[in-house]
This record gives sequence, C-alpha cells and structure tokens, in this order.
Amino acid sequence: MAAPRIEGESLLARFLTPEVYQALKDRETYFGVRLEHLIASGVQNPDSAIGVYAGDEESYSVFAPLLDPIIEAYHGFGPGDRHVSDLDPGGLEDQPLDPAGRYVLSTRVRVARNLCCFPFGPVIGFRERRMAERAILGALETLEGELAGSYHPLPALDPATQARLVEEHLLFKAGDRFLEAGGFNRHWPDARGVFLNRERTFLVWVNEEDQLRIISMEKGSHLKRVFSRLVQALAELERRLSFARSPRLGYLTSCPTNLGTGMRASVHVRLQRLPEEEIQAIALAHGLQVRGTHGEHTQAEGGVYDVSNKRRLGITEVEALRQLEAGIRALIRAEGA
Ligand code: ADP
Ligand code: CIR
Repeated sequence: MAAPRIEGESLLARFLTPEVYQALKDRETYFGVRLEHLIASGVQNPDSAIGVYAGDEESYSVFAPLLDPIIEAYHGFGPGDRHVSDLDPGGLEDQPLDPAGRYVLSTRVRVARNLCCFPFGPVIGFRERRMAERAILGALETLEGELAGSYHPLPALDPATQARLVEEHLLFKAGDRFLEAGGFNRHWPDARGVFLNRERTFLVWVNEEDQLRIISMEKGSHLKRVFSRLVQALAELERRLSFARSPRLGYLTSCPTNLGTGMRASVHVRLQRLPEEEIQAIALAHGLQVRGTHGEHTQAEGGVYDVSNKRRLGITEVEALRQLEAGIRALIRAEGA
C-alpha cells in the first residue's frame, strides 16, 4: 500500500508519521486486519476527530505505535498506565441530580462491549456476525424481571418503526459515514437489531459500532438508579458471555475512545440561557463532552444538550459518574445564575 495522504486534523493525521507508516505498513493480525482497515475511516473523512477503528483485539498490540499515541492524546493514558474498574454504585448519591426536574430531562449510561475472540465490525464476516448475534441473543433471552425483554431484528423493523425508535433515542441511526468508511456497514441490516425491555429502560444494540452497546436509561436524573440497573445487567450477561478485554486497556472496543470502561454516561440537559461557548468551557473544565440532542454529529435542538464523560479509559466507572455529577451541577448553577 502506498503511503496515504491524510487530510484534516484528526489524531490519525497527527500520529501517522512516515516512520510509523513504514513500521506498520506490512503488519497483519491473526484475523487479517491491516493498517488500511484501521485508517480507512479517517482517510475518507478528513473531518474525523480520531480517524481510526481497531479491527480486532490484537490490533491494539500489533498497531500500538499508531494506537498508543492516539489513546494517550484522547484519554491521557500513557504506556505505563493500567486501567482499573469500579462498578460499585454504593459510592454514588442516592438522589436525583436535579430533584425539581427543571433542567435534566433524561439520563443514559451505556457500555460498549465485543465478544472475546471475534473480529470487530471493520472485518467481521457475514457468518461470524450471525454467530455473534446468536450468542448475544442466547444470553439476553435468559434475563429476568425488569431486564427481561424482546429482540427486534433490524430487517424485521419497517422504516417508520425504525425512524420512531431512533427519534425516541432507542435505536442507532443507519448510514453513519464514519462507520461506513470503516467497513462496519457491510451486509446491512443483516444480524443487527435491538433488544428492549418492557419499560424501555434497558436496551442492547447488537452489531452496530461494537457487537454490544448495553444501555440503561430513564427520564429524570437519578444517576445511581440508572447505573445500578446497568451493573445488574452486566453481571447477568458476563455470566453467559465472555467479552474482549485486556489487562492494560480494560474492555476492548473498535473506537479507541471507548476503551477501558467502554462507558459513556450522559444526561440530556436543557440550557436555554447559557451561550454555547460557556457550556463548552464548563464541560471541558469538568472533563465532559457535549453532543447534540440526537447524539454524536448532531446539533442541540431547543437548548437540549447531551453532556457526558469524555474519558473512558484510566478512570473508573464511578469516578466518571462523579465527574458527570459535578459538571452537571456546575452547568445548572451557571444557567440559573
Ligand atoms: P453512543 O452513546 O452510543 O456513543 P450517540 O452519541 O449516537 O452514541 O447516542 C446514541 C443515542 O442515545 C442518541 O439517540 C442520543 O440522543 C441518545 N442519548 C444519549 N444520551 C441520552 C440521554 N441522556 N437521554 C436520552 N437519550 C440519550
Ligand atoms: C471520528 O474520528 O470523528 C469518528 N470516527 C468518531 C469518533 C468517535 N467519537 C467519540 O468521541 N466516541
């Protein structure tokens, strides 16, 4: 492969130096992942923030000269660091963040997971993807009580139902151009789908950016309750599934931004007075990231922002949630001042 021209200001453009390119250009993982798979999305989308996706677990060691600096730049997690997890909700406040419900509309905590020993989205084959779906469904079908629900395969959902579920924040959007360029959307919509419990407070996205996006969400701002439901679901699922994980990097995900905890905890918060630059500045000071009302790469509508932890690696789940609590309190104070 000839050295690609990488436009833009992505972390890929910053760290794929001629030396790194030379060192990695002929490498290949056990599942056949090559440098061209990793960088396809960033090459085709010059406006990428990151620009790379890992094709399997081994990508993180085979392509470490490119991925380690990207991981360090995004998470502040260096080569000598080791990820630590803390899934104990006991350390969180047992009350809503915004008790009067004036600002926070809803709370969502999701983790990204992939199955151990399967290739990730960029290179997974048609049959392997179906095998992954079957294994995941086998585990989901055993869930009981509040977590019990039903699976809706994407091919069986008519376009109007899909659009309604996306609008209600319950389903991923089709056609993401970053994922498209990364090879994730091959054979779409085969073997993709969503599992929903009756209350729509627990859901699992299957075979989108990662093989699983395990999600707990509800109206209001009771972060501890939302997180506790997620932790309970994770414990149940981990008894039946084995997830891709490394001792240093924690849970392994296709996008390096999701490594470690794999967790993005977010609230939808309505901030109609604060200028957007001030929202961004307060979020940044608290280690938070701001997205639009319909998620990544969307705009805020009616002053409703999606505010979440930016770091997911080198921080425990509980620390990330505390960071979110502190940042949201600061935003609410500034909005009300
Ligand atoms: P991800 O969270 O999987 O990284 P997105 O940014 O695309 O990806 O968000 C996925 C969906 O979750 C979008 O519909 C987004 O609006 C929704 N969402 C995120 N946070 C919340 C929240 N606190 N309440 C309701 N929906 C949310
Ligand atoms: C990009 O590089 O901009 C896309 N591949 C999306 C990166 C994911 N962003 C994130 O914060 N999770």
